[in-house]
Amino acid sequence: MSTSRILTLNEVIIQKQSAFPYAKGELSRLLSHIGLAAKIVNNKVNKAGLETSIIGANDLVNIQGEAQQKLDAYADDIFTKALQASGIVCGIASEENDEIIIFDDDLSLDGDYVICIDPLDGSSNIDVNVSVGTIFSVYRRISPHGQKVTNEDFLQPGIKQVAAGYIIYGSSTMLVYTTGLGTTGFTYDPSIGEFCMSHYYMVTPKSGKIYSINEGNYVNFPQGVKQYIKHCQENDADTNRPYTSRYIGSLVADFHRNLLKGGIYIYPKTASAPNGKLRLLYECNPIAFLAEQAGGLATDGYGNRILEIKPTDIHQRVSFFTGSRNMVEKAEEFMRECTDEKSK
Ligand code: P6P
Repeated sequence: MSTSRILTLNEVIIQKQSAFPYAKGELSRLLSHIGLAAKIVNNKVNKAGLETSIIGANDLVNIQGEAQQKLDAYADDIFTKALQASGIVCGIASEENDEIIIFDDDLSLDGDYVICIDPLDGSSNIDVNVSVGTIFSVYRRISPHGQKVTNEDFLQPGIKQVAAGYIIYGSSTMLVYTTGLGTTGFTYDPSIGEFCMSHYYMVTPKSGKIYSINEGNYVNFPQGVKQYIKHCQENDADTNRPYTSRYIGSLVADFHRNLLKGGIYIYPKTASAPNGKLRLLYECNPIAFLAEQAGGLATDGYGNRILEIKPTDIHQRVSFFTGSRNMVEKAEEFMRECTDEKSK
């Protein structure tokens, strides 16, 4: 019987906040509000199969050109309300909204932080009971306090994030976050309604045997990606066991599994996604921050560290290679070789 005391999300945030450079308790409050919204969304997602009124699409199409799921809109509403209620967030860039959301009440106008969020990533999987997730990224505003935020507040490179995280609504619901002091995981205990610390300091294996990519796009992959997949499928010298292909179609679920077991997730440029499919601000940057804090890597496949890319649009897409350090480096090696050959 474990004698270690259960530590809740709020307790750990407060414990760690003293080490946080802007330790005014605001970030703790912000993460607590995110935790509250996560509990509310979790409750709805877990009942999706029972409440036919909330599954399926709502006849709207978001800026991505994707059918908006009813739960997408619900999650977007819940997180927006929770973040505005915190009184320390002055605006949001959300996958579900074409433009930034400006909080113009007096309290929020003086807020220190802006949030980039994908309220419910992988939501097309909800109706088939596959894990989905919320991904968030926190920056300090750069516009003057007391004024409305502008796009520039959100177009900061990922290295400027002060916090990032995801909630995975799966067989159990977890919240994983970082403030730059390592990656920490909390598992939701519905019997007490709290996120309880379950992974104090997550370190991803330097290498692994799992590669996650939608091979349905194979014919349009860059040659370097095709070579890397071939490398994974050939027998491995020391174990004579090829790698395992695991692709759920839900970034948070694929990333979370690879973070724990070791692996690589790749969404490269394809014919239908010439710049890549994943969005820099609210998918790639937060995941990249978490990956690096856990000892992993995140690049665009062309030698560019995701966190150093300067965004030009709030819905900008990039190609995305992330996970175990040795695997991302190997994939980059194949990409370089094939690009070099092409440039000869
Ligand atoms: P595809 C979900 O829409 C998402 O943004 C990620 O969560 C997921 O990894 C990817 O897109 C799936 O895209 O083209 O393979 O269906």
